[in-house]
Amino acid sequence: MISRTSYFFLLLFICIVALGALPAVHAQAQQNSQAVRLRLWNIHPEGYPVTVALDSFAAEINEQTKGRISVQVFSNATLGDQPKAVSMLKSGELDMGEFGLPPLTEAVPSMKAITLPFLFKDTAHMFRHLDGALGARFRERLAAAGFVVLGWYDGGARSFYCTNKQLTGPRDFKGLRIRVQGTEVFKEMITLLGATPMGVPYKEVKTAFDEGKIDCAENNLPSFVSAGHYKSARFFFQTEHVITPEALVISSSAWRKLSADDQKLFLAAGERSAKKMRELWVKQVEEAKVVARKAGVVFDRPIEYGAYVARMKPLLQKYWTNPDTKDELVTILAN
Ligand code: GTR
Repeated sequence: MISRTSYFFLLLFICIVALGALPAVHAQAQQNSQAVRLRLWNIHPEGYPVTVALDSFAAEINEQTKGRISVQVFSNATLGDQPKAVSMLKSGELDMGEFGLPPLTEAVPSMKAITLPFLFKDTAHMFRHLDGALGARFRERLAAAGFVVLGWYDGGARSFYCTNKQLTGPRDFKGLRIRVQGTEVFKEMITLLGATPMGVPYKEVKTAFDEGKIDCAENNLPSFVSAGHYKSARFFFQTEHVITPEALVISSSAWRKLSADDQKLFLAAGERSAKKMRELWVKQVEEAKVVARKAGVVFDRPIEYGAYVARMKPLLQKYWTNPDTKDELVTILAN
């Protein structure tokens, strides 16, 4: 039983403690109100090279700024698919994202040049350009369109895979329903192969296979495995028809809110995360192949590429004569 006096002293004690804690609470509130929280969208699951690199980017920013800026990574498309993420980035609901080329080429049409089939010899050829003058030109144009690039990631070499059709040559594509990313270049490429392009969101491709809505799709090996496509599509045809980059970007409006020093920090951390991602990617491609082979996926390669390139002629000519893409193509083909 507490006496009135002890009760009084207890109350007094509580008040003193609470008053003493006030400045700390206030300081905390002030700190929180100044803290910048950035939301980063990612389509890939845990463990995927992109996800690992983004997590290390976020950790570096949080650590270097001692929590003054925190980057929260939302992986596995939990905030929605790629088009939704782009509109959220524009409206300010989202600050950052790791995007494949479709939304970027929409914003900067000259970038369509680098999505053309059979353009880059290999990944080294692609990064030589993206890490050089061409990449700098794209960065400038993307920034003007609302996307500040912090690092070029590897989007891999894309190949075709089908459920019931073992592809061996260009004629085999006739009549197939092939899922592609919804860009003009990709759709035209499929049509020129005599197939029908199907615009299915990435996260719905596996179901589309299982429900018989598509016959084939095309993607890189790590996505083929991580998205579970290899469980439905047993025939993998290694055309490597498009070698593509991706990008870690921050919206221009979020970028402008950062101090010059923080911008430097973001660029350096972005570059480091891209380097990490590219290294992890090489390993992941090999590992994905092992997983797919073990699961019974059959791998084939085209015997020669001339017949494919010949089919792509109208597409290549179109962009070759387009003033938006001509300079980019000249630069790439000359080097
Ligand atoms: C993945 C890529 C994604 C997305 C996806 C797709 O390889 O990383 O950004 O473009 O392919 O095919 O939609």
